[in-house]
Amino acid sequence: MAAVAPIRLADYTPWAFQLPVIELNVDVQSNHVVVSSRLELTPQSAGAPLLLRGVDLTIESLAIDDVPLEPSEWSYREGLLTINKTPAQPFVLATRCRIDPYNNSSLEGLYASCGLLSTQCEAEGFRRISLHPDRPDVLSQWRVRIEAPRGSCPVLLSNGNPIGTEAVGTDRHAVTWDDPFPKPSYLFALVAGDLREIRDRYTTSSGRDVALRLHVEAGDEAFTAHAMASLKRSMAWDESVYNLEYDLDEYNIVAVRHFNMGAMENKSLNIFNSKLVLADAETATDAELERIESVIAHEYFHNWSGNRITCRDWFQLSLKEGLTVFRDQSFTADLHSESVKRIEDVSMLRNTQFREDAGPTAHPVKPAEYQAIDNFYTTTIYEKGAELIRMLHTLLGETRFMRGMATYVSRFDGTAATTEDFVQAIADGACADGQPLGFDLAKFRQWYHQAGTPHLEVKRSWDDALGQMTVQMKQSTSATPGQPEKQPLVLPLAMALVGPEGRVGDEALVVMDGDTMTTTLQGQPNSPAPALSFLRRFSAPLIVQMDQSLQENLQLFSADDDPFSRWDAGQRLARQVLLARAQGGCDQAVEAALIEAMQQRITAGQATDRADLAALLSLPGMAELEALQSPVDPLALYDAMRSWTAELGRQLQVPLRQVLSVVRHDWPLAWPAGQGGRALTGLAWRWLAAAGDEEVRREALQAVSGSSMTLARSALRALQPLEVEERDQALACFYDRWQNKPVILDAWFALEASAPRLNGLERVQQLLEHPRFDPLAPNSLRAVLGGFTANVTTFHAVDGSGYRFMAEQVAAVDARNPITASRMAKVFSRCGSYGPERQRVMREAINLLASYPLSANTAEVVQLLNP
Ligand code: B3K
Ligand code: ZN
Repeated sequence: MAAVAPIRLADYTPWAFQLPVIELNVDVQSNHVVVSSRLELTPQSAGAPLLLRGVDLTIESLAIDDVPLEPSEWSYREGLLTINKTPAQPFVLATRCRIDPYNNSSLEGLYASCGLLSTQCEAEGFRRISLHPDRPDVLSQWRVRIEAPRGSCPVLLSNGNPIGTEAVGTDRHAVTWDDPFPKPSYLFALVAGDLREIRDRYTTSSGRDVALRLHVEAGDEAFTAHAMASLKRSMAWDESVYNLEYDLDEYNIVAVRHFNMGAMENKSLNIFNSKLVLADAETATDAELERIESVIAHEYFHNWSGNRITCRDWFQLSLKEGLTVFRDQSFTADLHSESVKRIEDVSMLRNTQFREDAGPTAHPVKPAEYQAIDNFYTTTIYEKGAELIRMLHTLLGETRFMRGMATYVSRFDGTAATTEDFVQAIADGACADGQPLGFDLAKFRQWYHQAGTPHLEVKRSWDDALGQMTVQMKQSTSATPGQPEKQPLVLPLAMALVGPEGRVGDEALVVMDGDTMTTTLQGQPNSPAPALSFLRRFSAPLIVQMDQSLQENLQLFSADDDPFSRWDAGQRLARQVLLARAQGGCDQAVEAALIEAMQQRITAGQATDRADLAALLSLPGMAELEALQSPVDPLALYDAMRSWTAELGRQLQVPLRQVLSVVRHDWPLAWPAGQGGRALTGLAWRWLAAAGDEEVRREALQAVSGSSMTLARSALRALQPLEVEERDQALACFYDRWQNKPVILDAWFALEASAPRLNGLERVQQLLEHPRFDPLAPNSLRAVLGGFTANVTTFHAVDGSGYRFMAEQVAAVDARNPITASRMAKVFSRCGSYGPERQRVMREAINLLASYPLSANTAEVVQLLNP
């Protein structure tokens, strides 16, 4: 594998030119596209050569101020166009290049997907469309003319407002778009194809009338109401919470089948993976509906956090992504349940980001270097980045934080900023009230630069006479690749005392910024020691190490007034149970006590919120358990999970059946109503089915052909781990019903690929050759190969056959689509945590992968796995 020179943050220099205006003409032909550009350039220093990026372009002509350039005046090598001599005064460079979107399987730049031409330019895809500096700090006003055959491409879209349409000859037409807001090339978008439009309107708080246009394939129109309603809710929320309004006359969303990720926030022309647009209660689960709502919101919120204020360079990626995730999390919390959302987000953080932070691909929220920027669209940049913003919010409180946000927006609107700019603006805005900041800003900034999850060791003692708890804390962060030494970080720690009847005294927010700290909490004198409710709402992204007794955890589980901490106490007990089972033992006292506590919550919980109860009872994820086991034994953990699920079903049979009889009334309610009841149904089905309950198996099988996708998929999830007839009937029934809907059929592919079967690997091979499997669709690849890697018994087969198979598949995908492949390669990042034999066979698979000619993206990941 060729080593690629890393790009370093320390090497940042502004571009040597300004590019205030770009005109683009895109001429769509049946077997190629010709892109002509007119770049208005202003040199910033005399004599600098003009360097432009271009990948897979055939340059047809170049001219400066209308004078064609001779071949001797330029060179084009390894993706770089160099023009050594340029005028000292502002000038116009005209370029004309030919590209082939019809054979572009990378899904970057301009590509064809099911007859539709669409773009994906973030991070560095524009260089596959036209010659350009293609860096986020070069902002221009764009005018784009698209010309195409009227028959195959009746719809022609780009950013901004349409300013003209023309007929060209008899069978072609052209549309010109103008975007008044300066933007970098990664926010450019273009769509040309035959799409159906669904239109709506939104009036902003200042009275701007915005046309909302959703574009989908013919036949999909009926599945767009949820996306449209979500967009309107997002627009209203950003106005009322952040005082940020939409700024153009139209907002377009296009659904595309082949897409490398979820969606893209191109200015006024969002392009979405069709699975994140097309949905209703019959075709999508409650969780998918909520996710669609949140991704629509996320892309919409980028209009300010990302587009109006963009990133100076890609090291600042979390400036827009962390902030926008924080904003979409707050949106979902406001619209639905704050506590359930927090629990879901923390669970996801622990199972994905903590794992990344503890492995070979660990990197800071603001990395210092990279080889392929596409590899850095990670859960660290996104979710840990959002946690940093959340800590600022916690430290400052809503009013001061929002004043900081307003300062950030007014200071940097229309520019490309850095995370330092952001943090400083938040601090300056917060302190406009004349009060001190309240924490050490320089130390807080360290969060951006330091990889790894901090560990916090907590010890406490109770003074009976004074009624005081003394809490001693010590923070440390383990070394991560390239960062042996770590600094202490600023930690906002929300804590309180909890007695058998609930919270005693107020919650305290303790700010720690040294290696150690001691604090005291006031409780009731002469009473038994209360439990310590620590890191309430998960006020900082940490791993807490504290010896808590069974009694304390039970007290928190049943009496804590913070729903997150209640859940967290239950999670600690469940992890204890599962780890003991995975070691071949059984922690009987903990099991019995936890089951009794759960029983009480189920019985009491019927009167309270059902979504809260379903979240409270949820089981920890595999990744969390793996983090606590050394060496990791995935098969033992999987067996522990199965046996505990069955035990829960047996022990809680009576209350679970009672739950089922009550929550049945929630089944037909339209989302978001009824979702708590449906979540409890899924949980009860899973546990009871695992315990061998035949009636539940029959009920679940029926739900697969019912009118609620949530129930159908819950049923499949309950039946899928069981080697029973109903499982195969249910899967076949689901397939028959949805075989013509690719978005939905992917769920079937994933379930089939992850079902434990004796011939698991063979089944996965069949799926990859299935006539409905689309090897060019990242969704389908993720369904089958992602499902396969979640198939513990097959993927982790002791002979290494699963690992080898995956290595071959990643190499095959890499030849077509490096972005998707390099993500998949990260499945091997746990290698170092297994026992010697498993490590050996996994390392062989990594070496097998490394033996293929890999893309720069996948090569970088493999290099990190194999240092
Ligand atoms: N900004 C895009 C992600 C682009 C990924 C490029 N490989 C979606 C989002 O975060 O909103
Ligand atoms: Zn984003």
